[in-house]
Amino acid sequence: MSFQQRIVQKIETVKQLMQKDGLDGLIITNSIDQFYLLDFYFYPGEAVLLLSGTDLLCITRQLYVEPLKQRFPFMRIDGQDKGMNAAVVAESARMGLARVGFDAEKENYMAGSLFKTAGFVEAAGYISLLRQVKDEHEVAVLRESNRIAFETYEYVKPLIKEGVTEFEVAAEIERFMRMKGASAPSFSTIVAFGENAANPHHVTSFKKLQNNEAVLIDYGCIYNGYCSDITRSWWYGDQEPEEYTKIWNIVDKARRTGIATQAPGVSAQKVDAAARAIITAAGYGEYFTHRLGHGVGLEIHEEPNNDQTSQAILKKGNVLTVEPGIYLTGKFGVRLEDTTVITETGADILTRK
Ligand SMILES: [Mn+2]
Repeated sequence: MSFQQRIVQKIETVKQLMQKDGLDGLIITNSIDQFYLLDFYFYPGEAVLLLSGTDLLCITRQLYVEPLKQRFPFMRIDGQDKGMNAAVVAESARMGLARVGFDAEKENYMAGSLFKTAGFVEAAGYISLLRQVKDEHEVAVLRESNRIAFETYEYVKPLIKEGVTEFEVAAEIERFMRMKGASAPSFSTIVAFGENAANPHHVTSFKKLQNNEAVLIDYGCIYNGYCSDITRSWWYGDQEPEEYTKIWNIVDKARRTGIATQAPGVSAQKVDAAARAIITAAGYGEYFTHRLGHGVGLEIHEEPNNDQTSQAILKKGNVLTVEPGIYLTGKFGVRLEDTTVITETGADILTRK
């Protein structure tokens, strides 16, 4: 399917959802939702889209007008350098749109108030919903994004030696991903040595690796808009404590169990429970202090989540992480994370070659 065809198809799908709810207009202000729809990245707050039954209007800064004209011949483009929200309110009145929806979860208070005052209605998060199920094109991009992350692990592991700082390793990871075509890291790269690995969200520091310490790296990249996420943990040195080996194996078993439990029709809650049961049965339940995993796509954290309170039933095309961990404060920690895609029959690991 061509670029144009994919975009037209997505727009049609959103229109169908609007129709069901009796909306004749929909405002899209969130830059990630805009990217989903158009495969075009506006910086946050630099564009407002108004989708109606008959056309697609883009109110945006002047600087985007020329590039947009060439790429989207079917879109009406209005260059404005101020008051885009007020402009969209005026335009929907001019067009005579009776029922215009906006995604209340994506608006700040000021914009939401303006839209409410204009008589717009809070609509379901149509694009959030669509974004949960990745199509073939999106899965292919996510596969490449995660393949780069995995290749980066293979590249960087031999460079992690005594004396290197966490910052140096983080820089090397990010540099390598950039060389492979990533636009940015998908979040701030975590490199943790020694007891820093016992903090699930350790902030990378100047700590130097010593012989016989734990190593944990957690990072990912943004490739063609889509995020990857991977965590690897290992022991540096030849005197690996028995307890480290033990918890590494428990976490690995939990990871494999979580991935094997994932399938269409299975609740995300059950996936979390299955992996957590392994860690609890081994006596480390209280040291696994976070959810099993989260959805990944255009954002590093999005629905659906593999967690204990999730209401989600997994569907083919969901992309989620499975990342159990055990954290022993003052000693070390282990987390092993793969990003996976739900297939027809189960789940596929994306963080691989
Ligand atoms: Mn993650």
